Amino acid sequence: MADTGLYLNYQGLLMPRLTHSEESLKYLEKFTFKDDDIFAVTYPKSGTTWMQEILPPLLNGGDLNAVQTIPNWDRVPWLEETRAPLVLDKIPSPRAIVSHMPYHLMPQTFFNSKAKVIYVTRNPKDVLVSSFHFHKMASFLDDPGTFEEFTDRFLAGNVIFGKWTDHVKCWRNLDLGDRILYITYEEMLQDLRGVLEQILTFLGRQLSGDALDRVVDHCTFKNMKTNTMSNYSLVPEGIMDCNKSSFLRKGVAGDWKNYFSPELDIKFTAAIQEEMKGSNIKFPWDEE
Ligand code: PPS
Repeated sequence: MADTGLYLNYQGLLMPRLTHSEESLKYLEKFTFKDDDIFAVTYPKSGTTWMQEILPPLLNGGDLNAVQTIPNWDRVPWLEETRAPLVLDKIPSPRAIVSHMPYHLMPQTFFNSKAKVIYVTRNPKDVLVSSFHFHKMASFLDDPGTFEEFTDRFLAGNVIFGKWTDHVKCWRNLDLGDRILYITYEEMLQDLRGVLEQILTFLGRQLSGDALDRVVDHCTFKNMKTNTMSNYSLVPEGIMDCNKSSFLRKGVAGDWKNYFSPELDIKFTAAIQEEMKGSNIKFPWDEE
């Protein structure tokens, strides 16, 4: 990738300079986790914004006030981003936090805490398509080139937060035991209510049937797309240009089929399979 100055390199990982700084990464390194923190981890474009919508009402009895009045980046901040030092210490507990960080770069207090982790995975082919469009609309990311060129970069890990396969593997087979829950974007699409029930059980919380119905309805793609606190319409057009592509773009599984030629599909599948070999991690989309 050409050095456009758009990225900073932190421990070998590229991150957008607009949203990450030496200061914010120092804050991450020294961050003190609390035992009741809920930490949602994703590779970019795998369901982060969705978790920022889901977690607050699940943690506060189904109250939708926070998701209707506070922008997603301040309501459930990214641990590594520049907003974190400004808002994280002021958020009442239990705090929900998101992150794209790999396991080995977590701060020491994470390992000593009982903070629970929800790791969301999405079919890498749809992650790639989503990321391709995101690079076109976000001025803080470089031009993705053609879809084929961007695919090569993605497979080489020459993109923000590195290789998809490294990210997925590093958050598996850990000593975290019942501190970590694995869910997929595709499961959320198929049965959002069921996944929210799973998350509630994992967090040891309950909601009435009616409250849960309201949260599920609020967190549908259609409703999130019109929520100005979550659809990034508050961000100036010079930073995110929704005329080029919406942030909440399609919200489906399988859009990759509109972009992959048969040859590209074979190449991509083989490359991912090779990297995942021996990991014993199986995903529903592996059978497709
Ligand atoms: S980021 O930049 O890493 O924070 O992006 P992230 O939020 O992880 O991923 C963005 C994609 O998630 C889709 N999304 C949803 N899909 C279905 N239902 C809901 N409620 C929802 N919320 C966000 C969003 O549309 C992006 O995917 P694409 O495929 O581009 O539409």
